[in-house]
Amino acid sequence: MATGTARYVRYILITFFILAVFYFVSNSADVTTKLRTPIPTTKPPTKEGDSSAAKDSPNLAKIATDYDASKFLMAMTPNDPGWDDLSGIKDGPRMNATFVTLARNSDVWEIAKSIRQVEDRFNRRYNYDWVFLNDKPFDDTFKTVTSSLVSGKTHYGLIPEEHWSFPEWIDQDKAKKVREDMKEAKIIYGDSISYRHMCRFESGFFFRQELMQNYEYYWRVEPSVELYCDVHYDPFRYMHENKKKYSFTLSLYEYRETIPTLWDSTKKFMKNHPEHIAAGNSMGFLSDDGGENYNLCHFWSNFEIGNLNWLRSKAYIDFFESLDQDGGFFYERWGDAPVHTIAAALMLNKEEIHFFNDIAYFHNPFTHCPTGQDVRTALKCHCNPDENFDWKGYSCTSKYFEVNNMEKPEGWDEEGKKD
Ligand SMILES: Nc1nc2c(ncn2[C@@H]2O[C@H](COP(=O)(O)OP(=O)(O)OP(=O)(O)O)[C@@H](O)[C@H]2O)c(=O)[nH]1
Ligand SMILES: [Mg+2]
Repeated sequence: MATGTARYVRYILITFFILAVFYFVSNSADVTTKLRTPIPTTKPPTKEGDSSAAKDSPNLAKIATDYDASKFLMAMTPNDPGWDDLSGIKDGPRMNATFVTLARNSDVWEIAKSIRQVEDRFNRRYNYDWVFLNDKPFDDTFKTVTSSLVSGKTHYGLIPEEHWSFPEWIDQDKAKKVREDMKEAKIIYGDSISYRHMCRFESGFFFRQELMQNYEYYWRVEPSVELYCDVHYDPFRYMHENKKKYSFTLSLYEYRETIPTLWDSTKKFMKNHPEHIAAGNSMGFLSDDGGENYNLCHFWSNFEIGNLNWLRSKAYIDFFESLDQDGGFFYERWGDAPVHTIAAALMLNKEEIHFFNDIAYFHNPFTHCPTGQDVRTALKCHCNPDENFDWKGYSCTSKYFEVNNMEKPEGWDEEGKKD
């Protein structure tokens, strides 16, 4: 009997032991599975012009212009509901928009810094795409590094030769002589051929690249730029809902020696195409004598958020082609900044141009640090307000405010005037 009881006890213990082992094994397998977080793969695309879904970005099939804006309120000030909601992917509509960067392979580490700031301050919550353009094929390093940093999809485009070369009507000897003279005169980039192709490309072709045809809005980002404050709302959506076509953060005076005849060409265009000049234009921003002379004011185009359909319009293309025929991209050194600015100021209504005070920006050597301590605190800015260029003598932003009868942001007269 005693032996029988001992056998039963043994059976029960063995059963418990087997159950315990089974329980332990099955649970530890579960723990292992739970700890195995999927790591997104980042494969660069193989062909130039291909698109790469850098990682499984969330489904943003919400691109819609027919959304009900009142259902997705945009927090524009710290008092608006949702202002502090900076975590996770933002709910709500997305515009048909992309970042765009023209760059060389050698710019990879400088553009990496710019991307990282744009992502940290804004795009990690919105996951907009990024288009990279180059006159030479992008290499694998460039593609791998950039696509690992961008939260949206990345696309890499090779610029067709006709958009990055001398038009056949350009007299090569004359153009060469100009470069030699400008070198002698120590004009910045005065002897560079590639800089001239770059300026002509940014003036007339970036928005017509095949990859750009898919989008309506763009945000231009250059290597080595900085974003100093959080961007709480979607600037693309702001542009769309407020019917803005062009925007800027910094403005200044152009070097006169780089554009001696740009205004003559502009006046010729205005005479030939009065139909393209907007009734409510911003001539006062460009000229202090009613249009006779150009005062050299321009929006600094290394930062731009704009509407691509406007750049692709007949008005803008007529303007670019007229300038291109005159040859100043090569016989002088016309920059895309004065070209975009003159076009926007003459062919858009004043209300269609926007100054983003709340997007803090740096491109060597100028800083736009938002005016107003409250704004800077609310946006967690890390720029020094003394370095804000807006109200200094060489900036045209005061003129922009005057032309638009706008009140300057509170604090403008105490801040940023120190040199
Ligand atoms: N693919 C390509 N991109 C270029 C070339 N030259 C300039 N870029 C790009 O065009 C943009 C403007 O060129 P930058 O050299 O920054 O000109 P900048 O802003 O007037 O002058 P910096 O003070 O040097 O920044 C940048 O995004 C450059 O990466 C070129 O020859 N090929
Ligand atoms: Mg630059």
